[in-house]
Order: sequence, then C-alpha cells, then structure tokens
Amino acid sequence: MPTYKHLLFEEQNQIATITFNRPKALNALNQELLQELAGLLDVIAGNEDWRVLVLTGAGEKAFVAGADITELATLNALQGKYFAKLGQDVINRLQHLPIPVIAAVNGYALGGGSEMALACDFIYAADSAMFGLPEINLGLIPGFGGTQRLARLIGRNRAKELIFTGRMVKADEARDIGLVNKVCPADALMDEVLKTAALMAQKGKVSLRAAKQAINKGLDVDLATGCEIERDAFALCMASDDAKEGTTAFLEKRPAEFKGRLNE
Ligand code: DAK
Repeated sequence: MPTYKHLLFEEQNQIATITFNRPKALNALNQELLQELAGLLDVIAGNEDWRVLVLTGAGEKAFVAGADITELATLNALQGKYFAKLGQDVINRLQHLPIPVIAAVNGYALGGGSEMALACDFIYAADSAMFGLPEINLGLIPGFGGTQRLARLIGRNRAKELIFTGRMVKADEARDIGLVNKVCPADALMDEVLKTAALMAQKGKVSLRAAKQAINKGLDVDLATGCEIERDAFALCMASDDAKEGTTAFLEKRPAEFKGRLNE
C-alpha cells in the first residue's frame, strides 16, 4: 500500500479503516488530502477482500471540521472550480463505493466534513460529536452535495433550517432527526462501529454489494423503476454461489460460509 501524508489506512478482518489525519487543523480537507483520498478510494474499490470501509478522524476533537478555510481563502474562481470538482469527485466515489461505508464521527463534522459523512451509508457518532453546515457564515453554501443529501436524508424543512442558520446540532439531536443511526460514548465508538462492520463483513459479498446498489440507485427513481432495479440485483444474487450456500446452510441447520463468488 502507498503511504499518505494526511490519511492513515488500516485493514483488519476484511474491514478497511481510513482516518483523516490532520488533527492540528481539526482534520480539515485540503486539496492534497482530497487527492490522496481519491486515490485510496480507487484502491479500495478494486480490492475484492475488503468488505466494509470505516471513516473516522484523528484526535478526540474532530471527524472533519470542513474544507480547509486557510486554503479556501486563497483560491481564485478557477482554482475554486477545480477544488469543487475534486471534492465532488471524491464524495461521489465514496457514495458509489461497492462496499458499505460507515462514518464513525468522533467530534466536529462541519461543512465538507458533514457532507463526507452524509455520503457514507450510515453514521455512528460519539456523544461528543457536533454536526453542522456553517458555510452560510462564510458567505457560501454547501458545495459537496450537502444541500441535496441532507434534504433527502432528514427532510426539506429541517435541512433548510440547518443550512440557512448554520446551527450546529449535538449528537443526540442528530440522531433524533435521522442524521445519525446510533450515538455511543466517545471511548466506545470505534468498538461499536467495528462490531457492526464485522456483522456485515460476514454476509454474502455479492448480496451486500447488490443491496447497497439497489437502495442507492432506487432512491433516485420512481418506485416501479426502483423495483426493477431490485429485480436485477436479486437475479445477480441468485447467480452467486453465496445464495446457494446461504439457502443450503439454512436447510442443513449450519452457519453459512460465504465465498463471494458468482456461479462458475
Ligand atoms: N480549516 C482550517 N483550519 C481549521 C478549520 C478549518 N475548517 N477548523 C479548525 N481549524 C484550525 C483552527 O484554525 C485552529 O488552528 P490554529 O489556530 O491552532 O493554528 C485549529 O484548527 C483548532 O481550531 P480552534 O482553535 O478554532 O478550535 P475550537 O475548539 O476553538 O473551535 C471549531 C472548533 C470547529 C468550532 C472551530 O475551529 C470552527 O468553527 N472551525 C471552522 C468550521 C467551519 O466553518 N467549517 C466549515 C468550513 S466551510 C466548495 C465545496 C465545499 C466547500 C467549500 C467549497 N466548492 C464547491 C468550491 C466546503 C466548505 C466548508 O466546509
């Protein structure tokens, strides 16, 4: 594996973990970090062994405190456009990664940091976590998909309130409005995330990917088209050794041993 200046990468028991690692700047996203992340996500997408990806932030204070404002302040319009393209590419790669991605939000997730978490499949948060889209305070609006993903996840009016005011919400409120799936004591967050990741990692590889794709693609279309997408994804699962193994194991009253292969 290549080494990275602003990211840490670990892999254990088929679970890959990326840690944003600029703790002195609260893990703010600069261009170099985004370029590194784009490359690493490509490596992960091409690896058949890793079943789940976890994203978290270094230090106790932040997941990601947003785009690097120091860098942002120096960009001209063209550079801003490149920055936007880079950020949007990375966030799209994250959303479309074939394996599930859990955001383990261990502190501030602000601006681009919240948008990064929103592109993950779901979010677990430390009780100390804070979420917000404060771009309005900088004379900006969210630019990495936040206006779109937040409204789709928590509803139009709640998203408008948060984006128009820039108000931060604590972890409990984030859970109550549906932004976060689970809140844990800060020192238990990674254990909880890895437990859920391990549960998913032992499922059929083909079906896990098929379920993610069917849900993601289906959310952008009408119900009938979504059900068609589901049928195709279901057919793909039926063509896998995993489905044969899963059903056989049930009938033989033993745990399934998924190999993650299509029928030979
Ligand atoms: N960028 C750069 N440095 C940051 C930073 C950030 N976003 N957030 C914190 N830091 C740095 C601080 O400057 C400080 O550095 P030193 O002074 O020690 O050198 C260090 O991290 C510790 O921060 P504080 O001293 O401020 O710590 P506090 O506990 O007092 O406050 C805080 C924590 C998170 C409340 C505060 O740091 C804060 O408000 N940070 C900024 C949060 C923010 O506004 N984030 C949103 C950024 S806007 C685009 C697409 C997307 C975006 C932009 C463009 N295009 C389409 C072009 C995204 C925009 C954003 O994300």
